[in-house]
Amino acid sequence: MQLNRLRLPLFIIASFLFGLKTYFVYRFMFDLSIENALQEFILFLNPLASAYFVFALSVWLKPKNQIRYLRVAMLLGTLVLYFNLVFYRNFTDFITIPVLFQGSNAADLTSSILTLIHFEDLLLLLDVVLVWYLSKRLEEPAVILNRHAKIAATAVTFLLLAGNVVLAEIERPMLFVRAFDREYLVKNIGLYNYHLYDATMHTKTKAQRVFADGSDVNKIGNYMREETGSNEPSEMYGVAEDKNVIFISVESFQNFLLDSEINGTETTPFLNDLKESKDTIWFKNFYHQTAQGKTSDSEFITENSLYPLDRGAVYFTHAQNEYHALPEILKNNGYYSSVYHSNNKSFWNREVMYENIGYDHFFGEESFEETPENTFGWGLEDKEFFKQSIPYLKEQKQPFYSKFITLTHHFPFELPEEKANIDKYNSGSQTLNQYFQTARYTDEALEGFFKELKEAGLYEDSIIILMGDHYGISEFHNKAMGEFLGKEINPYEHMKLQRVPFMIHIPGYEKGEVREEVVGQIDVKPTLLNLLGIQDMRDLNFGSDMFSEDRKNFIAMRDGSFVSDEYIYTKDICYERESGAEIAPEEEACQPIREKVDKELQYSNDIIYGDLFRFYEFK
Ligand code: GP9
Ligand code: MN
Repeated sequence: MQLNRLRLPLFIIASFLFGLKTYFVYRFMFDLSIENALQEFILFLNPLASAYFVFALSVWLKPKNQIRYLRVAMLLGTLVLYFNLVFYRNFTDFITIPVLFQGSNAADLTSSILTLIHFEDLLLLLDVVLVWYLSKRLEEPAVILNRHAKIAATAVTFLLLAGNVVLAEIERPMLFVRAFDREYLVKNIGLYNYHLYDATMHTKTKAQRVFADGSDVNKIGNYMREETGSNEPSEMYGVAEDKNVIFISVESFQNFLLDSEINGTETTPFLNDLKESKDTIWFKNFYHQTAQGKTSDSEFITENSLYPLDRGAVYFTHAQNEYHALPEILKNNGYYSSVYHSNNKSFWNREVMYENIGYDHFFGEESFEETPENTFGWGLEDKEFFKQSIPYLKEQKQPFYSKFITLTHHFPFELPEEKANIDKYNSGSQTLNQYFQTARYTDEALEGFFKELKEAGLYEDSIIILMGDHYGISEFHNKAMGEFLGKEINPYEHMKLQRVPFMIHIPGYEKGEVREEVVGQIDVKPTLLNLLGIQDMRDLNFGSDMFSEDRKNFIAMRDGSFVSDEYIYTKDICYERESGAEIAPEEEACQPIREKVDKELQYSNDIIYGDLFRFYEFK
């Protein structure tokens, strides 16, 4: 057999092929930013090191088992790579262990999943097939080594891995300590080692509740009160006292939709008017701050004024914790509270979390009538959803706090042709092209809802808050997005795209305005409580009342990026917020806020992982 003239052992061929494949996937299928030659080299080295680590272990097995081991390991490794790729195409993120346990969500994702699987993905099996073939055709696919040679083969593993880690530390000091960003981890130690790291973190955080120190909560509480000034009454204190609160979480809605046009047609005519209305206060620099928990993170942040978790969705991982959330506080102040969302109650583990944070009722899928005409994609269409909610809403005891979560404008943004009242955009991204059609649909649904609220006599006694839950167009579509906006989407522009609508509509208010402050989801709870004239000096929030003079002046993202009045910091670059000009690292302009951001994110994790609120007396 001439196949292998060099007589390379199969495990070495497998390491090489698998490592190379992983490198190609990193380079051409994921969208990892590579800034210099060292990064490029690390990216090339780490998959080889990991592959060698796994495959070289085979030398310790009996020859027959070696071959089996290699085949199975290759296949498993490929699956890990592939699942991450599919996940990445949707979320621009990597899988964490908590995300895996959100399995119940996966079933609902089927329609989205199909758009994430591509034909050329089959190429990922090439090396698996080749190794399989070689294992059958080579004369001696297995190796028989003496003890010294086995130790030597294994030692190479440690050399490779150590080399990888040293280079990674040079490239990115404190990588493991600061590991906010999964992309950095994957780029530097590789996808497979990243999963090992994630598993270690998982075990560690599980232990954290058991060993939590109750006195930490006072230290953190002092920090929060000092930094946020959130418990002081602002100029808007009590403006909406005793009013009903209708909170609408608008799925995947980003600010760039507002005032946009497709072929001369406005995408969001209703919202364009609403934001300029004399009864509306529109915060045009409002940022979503969600992470892996998407909509559930947005719910968590806005109702608790805590940060979401760095891994997984807190709705799944810590639904049993002690919280001090909006529904509970409002209940203690005479409010009835409910959620309207036409999806499985178990999606994002909502039924468990809602009960825990004090909701009186959850109108889930079974409260709505779905027919083939009014249901597509993710479920009941928004127009029907609002219409069918009105009778329930009318029955509720007042004052109430009711949250509505829309669904139609959800990835992959599909809409039956006859329901579309605006053209598709025309770019290389089908996702972005369709995004405008479902946005227009939801805009019409919102308009209808306002009308129905008026007809039902509910409008006058309510304030209506409208908020986008998170982005709909991920970084994956940067090229098409850049075409649409007419500028290249660099990290600075990407951060600015994380702005979502936030409007407070107070019927009869008449002093509506457009506000410029940099604010975010973390500020919603203290702001709303202030508007309603509900105050608790002992409350704990990471956000501030948006109207307060001494509000905190930055918005932290879960990966350690931030936006402040003056700066935008992301991907290790400090930009001037207004101009987008890069500021030289030596100037350390972003440094003071970076330190606060790191501290807050850590504190927030401590509260959640340690379940620290169980040690604290709220009012
Ligand atoms: C599901 C809906 C969408 O119930 O809230 O969730 P998302 O995928 O946006 O997190
Ligand atoms: Mn969502």
